Order: sequence, then structure tokens, then C-alpha cells
Amino acid sequence: MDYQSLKEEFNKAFGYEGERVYFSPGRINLIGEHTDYNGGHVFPCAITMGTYGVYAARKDDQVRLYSANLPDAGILTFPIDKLDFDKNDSWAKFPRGVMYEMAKQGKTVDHGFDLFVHGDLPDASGLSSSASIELLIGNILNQEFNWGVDQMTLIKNGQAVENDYLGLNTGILDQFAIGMGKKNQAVLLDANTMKYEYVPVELGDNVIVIMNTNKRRELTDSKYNERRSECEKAVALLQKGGVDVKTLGDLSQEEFDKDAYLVNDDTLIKRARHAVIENQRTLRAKKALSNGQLEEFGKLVNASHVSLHYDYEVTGKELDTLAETAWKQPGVLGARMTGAGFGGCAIAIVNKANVDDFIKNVGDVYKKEIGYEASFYVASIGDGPKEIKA
Ligand code: GAF
Repeated sequence: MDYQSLKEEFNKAFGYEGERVYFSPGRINLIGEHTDYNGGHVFPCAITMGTYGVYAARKDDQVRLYSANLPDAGILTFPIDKLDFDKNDSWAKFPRGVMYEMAKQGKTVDHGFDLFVHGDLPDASGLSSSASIELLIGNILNQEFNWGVDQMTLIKNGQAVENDYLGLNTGILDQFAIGMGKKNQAVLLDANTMKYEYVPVELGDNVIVIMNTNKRRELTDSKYNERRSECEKAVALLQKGGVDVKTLGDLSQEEFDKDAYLVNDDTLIKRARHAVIENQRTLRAKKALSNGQLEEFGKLVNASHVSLHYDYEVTGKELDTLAETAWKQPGVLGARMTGAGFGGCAIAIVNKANVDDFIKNVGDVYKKEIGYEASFYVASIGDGPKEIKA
């Protein structure tokens, strides 16, 4: 949506002129899945799809919110000092959560505001619509209330909203990918040290196609927290056996293979093996992309999906159908699920000349196998949160 239409939409919702327009992206993760909370590496990029917000200050202490994506919710209202979590809160939980967590650092607002929001990310699809809105609100309030905090503070605050306010035990991947997004760049993050490095995404004649299963992925409904605690149990068993390890990201594949017997449980060994090898694979994939070895990069992308299917068991029929069908199409370098899994989206790296046929063929197979349609978008890699000018 463009600047003018967003201003008009604000006007329709609130009956006067909004002041400033902001944008926060969604993200795809190229590789490095379920590694962030295991002290490993992730390799995501922000995309040009995301969440727009139009802001205007109010003189009183009321926050009023309107989402074009949830028109039935109407205008949601709360006073600036009522920030406690309320499970009936609809999407107001995000601005309230951001304000609640930032208030812990002494960053507050001293008057109300009206906010119109419009997102073009499919909801609960694994492209981080929640982190997108957390970073949108964090960046708006940082600018409008002169908080003077840096992007990393807003990123960590977004994660605190998930972990402490909403009770979801997620890692830093989503908020980091969005907050640090840069046009045409992926970013390799070591989630253990928080050191990061940008890598240009130069795919030659290829583009990234996002494939949406249209199966909603709700982290709360999923086995996300279970996977996380399975990995923690594996680490505890390795430590008990005398291995000097803090996270699975500390281990090479050889070290893990040597000590895996200490874990002594088939399921826990599979979970840990994924975390260890996926971390190593992510480093190899970053190297391959940096060196322009696109075929090698694509193979590592495929191997990531296989590991998420067999060892981590977070794919499911919908994501497997998309990835496995994609692998068989001409002009495809690689394909894998992206994000937490259990539904949501997959990505494929496809030669530009093959994209139309690719979408048709994968779409047809998906409809036949699953019974409803998948959606496809060609991804553009974009910047992090920013104000948009006229
Ligand atoms: C979700 C989480 F929010 C991330 O922190 C990450 O663990 C991801 O699943 C899996 O890689 O997006």
C-alpha cells in the first residue's frame, strides 16, 4: 500500500489526518532453522512484504488502534497505564506488550496516540507477522517519544514480548531478521554471541519463491516449546556424561557423534543431531552463497528440509508436499520450509525462466494432494523498519 492510500485509510478509521507513516518487514530464513535457541547460527533476510502503521499523537491518555486486517475488531482502546497482559486482548496485545516491556527499562509514553495498521504478510504463515508488528510499534514509539534506544534494544524487547509477556519460548531469529533487515542482503547471526555479518544475496538468474501452505501455524498450538525442551534435555544428558558443552551450537558433528550415546534416547538424539548439523550446514551455506556456489547452496537448503522432516519432525504433509514437489521441478536449485514449521511457508530458489511453470505445477500437485490451494509470492529482500515519506 502506498503512502497516500495509507493516510486515507487512517482518515477513514479515525476521521482526521494521520501524522507519519512507518513500515516494518516480515522475514524469510534462508537456512539455520531451530538453531537460534540452541546457541547456533541463523541466516535470514527481511522481505518487502510487511506491516505498515500510520501514527498520530493524542492529547489525552488513550491509545486507539485500528487494523485493516481485522476490521471486525473495530477500534481497540486502552489507557497508556493499563498494560497488563489480558488474554482477550486481540492484537492490542502487541502494542501493550511492547509498551509493557519497554516500561521496564524506563521508556514510557506520556500521552496517547492513534495507530492505523495494515499488513500484507499473510497472518500466522511463518513469515513473522508478530515480530513485524512488534518492531513496527517499537520503532514508531522510539521515534515519536524520543526514547533514543538502538535497534538491538527494540529487537530484544520484541523477543521479551514473546517470551515474558505472551509466554512463547521463541528465540531471537524473527525480531533480529526484521530489525536488522537490509535490501538484497541476508544476515548471518551467531545467536550465541549475537555477532552478525551481512552477505549479499546474489542468485544470478534465480529468484526466491515463497510458497504458503495456507495452513495456519500457531506457535502456541504447536510443538515448538516441546522441541526446545527436548534439546535442553539432550544438553543436560551430555553434561551429565562429562561433556563440556553449554549449547548444541558449541558442538561439531564429529564431537556430537562421539558423545551422542550419552543422550541414550532415540528422540532426543534426533532432535540434538538436527540442531548440531543444521548449525554446521548454515555456516557452509553462508560460505557457498558468498562464493557464488549456488548449486552447493541449494543442496544445503534441501538437506535442511530433510533434517527438519526426519530428525526434528516439524514439517508435516503440507510443507513436505511443497518442498518435495519443488525439488522435482526444472530450474530449481533448492527448497525447504522456513520458520518454525508445522504449517506456514516454504521457500524455493527457482530460475526466473521457470517461475510461472513452477508455480502452476507445484500449485496443482498441492491442491490435488492437500485439497486446498497454496499461495506463491516472488520474494524481494528489503530493508528493516523505517519511516516512509510522501
Ligand atoms: C520461530 C521462532 F520464533 C524463532 O525464534 C526460531 O526458533 C524459528 O521458529 C525456528 O528456526 O520463528
